[in-house]
Amino acid sequence: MYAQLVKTEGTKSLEEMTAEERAFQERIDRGEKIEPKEWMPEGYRKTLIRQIGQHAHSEIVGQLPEGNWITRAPTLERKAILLAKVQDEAGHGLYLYCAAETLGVSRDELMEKLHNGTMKYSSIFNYPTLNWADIGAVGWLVDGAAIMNQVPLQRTSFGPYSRAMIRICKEESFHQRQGYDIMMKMAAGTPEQKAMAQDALNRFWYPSLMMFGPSDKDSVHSTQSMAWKIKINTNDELRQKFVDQTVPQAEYLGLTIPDANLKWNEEKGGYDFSEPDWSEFFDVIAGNGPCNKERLGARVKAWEDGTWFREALVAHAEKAQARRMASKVAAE
Ligand code: BYC
Repeated sequence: MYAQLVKTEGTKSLEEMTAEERAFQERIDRGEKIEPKEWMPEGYRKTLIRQIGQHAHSEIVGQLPEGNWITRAPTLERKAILLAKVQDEAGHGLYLYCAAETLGVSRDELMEKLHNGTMKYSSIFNYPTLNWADIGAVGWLVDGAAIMNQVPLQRTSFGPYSRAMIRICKEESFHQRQGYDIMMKMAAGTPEQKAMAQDALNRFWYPSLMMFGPSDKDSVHSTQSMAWKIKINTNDELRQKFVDQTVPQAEYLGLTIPDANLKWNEEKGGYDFSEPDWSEFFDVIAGNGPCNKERLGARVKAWEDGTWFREALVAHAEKAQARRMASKVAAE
């Protein structure tokens, strides 16, 4: 089984809904935002916790493949830029954990589920970054795919998620441009540098297409999530938009998308392209990708290494509270 059994109310018709559910659906249909303290169906709350939590985990785990290159960036300027980008990802994770917490789940619970493998993070971060051109490809393609997915999420129906997305998207555009800038330098460099850029594109192309999730026929959550405007587009719609946007960017770089079937289709006004290898995708999200163990191991170690610090903060807060209580009693 590759998807969580989040029990939703199903995609009921308005007639099948209770009065409360109908009023909720009508608010969604009118484009109103839902705020944390308002009534919501349990399935809506759980679906949001799943999606926002997994999104937050992706931002945090997503620091690892790039963090790996901060000490090896080719210039001081590239190092400063990459450092800032990786810090931004930490910030995105934090806004998103806060948004999830407004739904009544604690950050500790979300962490535990990440660490015990019951919550996912984006498949893309289970691929290795082997050289500097990969950092260009990650910024260009991975952040490019992320923006394609996240721009519509600015209009998602849950207020805190939608507001977090507005800020995140601004930062993601800078990330995508820094990646494309690296690719421009490499593609216009020596034949060896251009070959590295091509190789990075070859390895990251299909994993980037997988970021949008399984094809619509295999997407178990899309129908209900779209009815609730938790998702605005289907996985295939966004994947198509990403391909259409990225092909001209590859042409400008003088690089070749590794797909012999890539062809402009005048009738649909978009490119025809090969699907990724879906068996590889399902294998990666089941925990068997090239770097799953390393990524999760790094997160679990960071969590364990931080135990003393979290405990010290709690002990300090308890002592400060006891001191405040003692001085209050003394003053009475
Ligand atoms: N990887 O019914 P479906 C970033 C799972 S971070 C892993 O279509 P849904 C960045 C899916 O969770 C970008 N799992 O699901 C950070 C579900 O399993 P569960 C992260 C995937 O939720 C640092 C099952 O497959 N972006 O940009 O309707 C540096 C069935 O799929 C994936 C977000 O998280 C995947 N690729 O649609 C640089 C965006 N795809 O949960 C960059 C928010 C599917 O039942 N999330 N699965 O166990 C979404 O928009 C949606 O959750 C998805 C999937 C489109 C990803």
